Amino acid sequence: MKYFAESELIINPDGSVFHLHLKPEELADKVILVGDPGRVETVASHFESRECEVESREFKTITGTYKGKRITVLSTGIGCDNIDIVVNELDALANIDFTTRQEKEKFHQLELVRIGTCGGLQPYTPVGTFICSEKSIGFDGLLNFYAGRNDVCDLAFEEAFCKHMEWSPLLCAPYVIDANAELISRINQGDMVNGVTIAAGGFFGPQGRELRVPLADPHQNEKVESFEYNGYRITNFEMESSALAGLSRLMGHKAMTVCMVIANRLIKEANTGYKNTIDTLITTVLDRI
Ligand code: R1P
Ligand code: URA
Repeated sequence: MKYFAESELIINPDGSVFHLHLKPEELADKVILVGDPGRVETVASHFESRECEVESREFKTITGTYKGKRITVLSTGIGCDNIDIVVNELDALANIDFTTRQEKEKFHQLELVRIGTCGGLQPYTPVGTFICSEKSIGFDGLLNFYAGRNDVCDLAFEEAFCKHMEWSPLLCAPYVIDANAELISRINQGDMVNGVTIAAGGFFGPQGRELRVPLADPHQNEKVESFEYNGYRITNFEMESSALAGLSRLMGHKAMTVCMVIANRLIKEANTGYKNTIDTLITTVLDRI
């Protein structure tokens, strides 16, 4: 059985995992991930009971029950680097024995649903639309560090995308990964849009936003919006869905992302007063997870 040394899997003196500060018994099988730590309380406000609340850096966690289902809600902060930490530590909590530091004999599968915000890229994704990331294109490069990346990614899609974008060798290779299809069909019951999401390694340049510093490719977003492959078009930009879908697939967990559009990049429109609309998305996911 594989043994994980103290430097590789860091466990705090209280028995909790290094960054999340969660203990194995505090994690539910159904996990909702949000970017904003403030959104954790919005999700947990719908719980009928709470068994634990833990906070460390940007990672705030509450485990409780919703309509009898045990659910953990956890904030990841912004970006795929945090997803690397969160998904690895969640998997360790579920699948490594913290006493012996060995992998457990029986695999324990988690269901991970990210509820986020995003920028819409098509005329049919106006502000307020809920988009499920059926496929994610990772601009972040994270999955390229893991073995098995080529076994789980859509290599033909990647090739077509790089060709269309005239992808610069200065950028890390984009990876294309599917969310869990069963989870998508359960969460999207016809009232959301299934789409292709670019998970960017930044909010400004990597998403084609130009403030004072010009972009390396001023035509990036026009190319993103016009890309089509096997009937798929790119619907939205956010920053975590590819790392979440990719790592979860390599580990054997079910994962997906659903985001509410808060800015439409085509018609240059944004809405920052979205608290009520995202609460509708939260209760919908809580009912269906
Ligand atoms: C950027 O504003 C953040 O918002 C989106 C992006 O993915 C990024 O994390 O998601 P969240 O609203 O979940 O944070
Ligand atoms: N989150 C993003 O990453 N991009 C947007 O445009 C809006 C929310």
